[in-house]
Amino acid sequence: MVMGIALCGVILICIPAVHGEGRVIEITADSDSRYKIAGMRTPEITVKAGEPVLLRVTANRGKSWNRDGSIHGFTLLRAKDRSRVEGWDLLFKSGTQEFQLTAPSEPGAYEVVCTVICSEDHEGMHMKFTVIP
Ligand SMILES: [Cu+2]
Repeated sequence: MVMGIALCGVILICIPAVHGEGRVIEITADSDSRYKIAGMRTPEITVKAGEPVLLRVTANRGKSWNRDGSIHGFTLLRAKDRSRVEGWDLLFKSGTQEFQLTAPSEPGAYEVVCTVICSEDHEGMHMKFTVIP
């Protein structure tokens, strides 16, 4: 009996690793041109260097959007020089979508910025992103 429980524990832990899904981060890219994370007054993402991340995004359309139907963007910049991080330049359509990503390998301060002119408040659509060792 005890052994059976222990086995279950191992299996549960192994499933995400097998699928490479990693930690799930849920954000809302909202109609008021703000990123939101449940339970956080100021949204902020912290990940471990190189860890797999499944980003689940729910996007709600603001006052304006791109011709291709993208309503918000999400680009990761290095805070020190505002350079873009490869693989982290995303565009969102209305609704919920998922992105399988890998956290940057370099620990440090980053920033997420929106790349779609989603309203007159678009410039305020950003959030802190930290990579820990
Ligand atoms: Cu925006």
